[in-house]
Amino acid sequence: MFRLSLEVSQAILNGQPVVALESTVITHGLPRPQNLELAQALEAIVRAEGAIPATIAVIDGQLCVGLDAAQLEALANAPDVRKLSSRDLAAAVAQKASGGTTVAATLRIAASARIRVFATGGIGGVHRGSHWDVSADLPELARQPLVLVCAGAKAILDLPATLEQFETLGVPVVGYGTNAYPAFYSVESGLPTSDRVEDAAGAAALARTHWQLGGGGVLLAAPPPTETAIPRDEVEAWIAQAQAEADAQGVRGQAVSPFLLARVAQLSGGRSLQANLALLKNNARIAAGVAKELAAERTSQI
Ligand code: PSU
Ligand code: MN
Repeated sequence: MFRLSLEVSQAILNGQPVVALESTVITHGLPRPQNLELAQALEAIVRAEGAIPATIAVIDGQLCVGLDAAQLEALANAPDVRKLSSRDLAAAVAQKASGGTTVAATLRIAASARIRVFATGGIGGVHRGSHWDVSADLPELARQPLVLVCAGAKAILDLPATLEQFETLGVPVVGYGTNAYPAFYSVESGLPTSDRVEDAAGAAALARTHWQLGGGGVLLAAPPPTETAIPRDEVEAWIAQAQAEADAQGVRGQAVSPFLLARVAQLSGGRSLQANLALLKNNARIAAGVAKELAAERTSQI
C-alpha cells in the first residue's frame, strides 16, 4: 500500500530532514503548466535548503511518498485525476486509482512515514456561508504530529471561524516572525496568531514540546512575500464575487475550493496566482529550515 522512494526512505531511516509536499495543489489548485513548474520548483527549493522533498500522491492505488520526475509530470498532466482527502484514501487504494492528496490526506500519509514537517500554500477551513462545510484538513491537523507551514487558511474561507476551530481542536497557530495571522494572499487578516516564534529553531522547539505534551499538529503561519502579496480589501471584492457565483451555480463539496481559487485568479488578472506561487515557495524554504532543526535536535539526543 505504501511506496516510499529510495531517497525518502533512506533519509527517514538516517534521521535526515524531510519535507512533505501535498499534491492537490498540483492536480486541482493551480492551472497548467504552472502546476508542474511549481511542483518541481518546490522540490528544488527544499533540496537547495539542505532537506529531502517528499511529494505525496496516490498512484495506481499506491500511497506514494517521494515521486520521480516522470510520476510528477504524469500527475500534473493527468486528465480527470481525483482529489483525495482522508476519507477517500481507502477507496483509492482498493480501486487502484490515482489522485492528488489534500492537506488532510497528505498529513495522514506523512505521519505514517514518520515525517514531521509539511509545506503547503493555504490550509482548508470553514467555508463562508456554509459553516457546516469544514475542511477535513482541520481535524486531521489536530491529530497528526507535524508542523504544517502555510500562509494561514485560504482567504476564500471564513477566517475568524477557522481560527476558532483551531482553538477548539488544540492546534497552536504560530506566527513565523509575526503576531499577525496572514490571510494567504495578504500579509495580515486583522486577526492575531496564538503564539509567535522568530525562526526555524524556535518553531522546532515549540513543536517538540507540543508533541511531548501529547499534542498533534502545529500550524506555522508564514506571511506571504510582500512583493506579490495583495491588500486584503482588494482581495475581498474578488472573493465575494467568486463566492456569489459558486452559490448561484450550486458548486458543492470538493469542487468549492478549486472553483473559488480559479475564479479569484481570473478576476485578479492573474495576481492571486502570482501570490499563490510565491507563498508556496516561501513556505517550502521555511519548512526545510524547520525540518533541519528537528533533525539536528534528534541527532544531538542520541
Ligand atoms: N492551498 C493552495 N491550493 C490548494 C490547496 C491548498 O494554495 O489547492 C488544497 C489543499 O490540498 C487543501 C485543499 O487540503 O485545497 C482543501 O480542500 P477542501 O477545502 O475541499 O477541504
Ligand atoms: Mn468541503
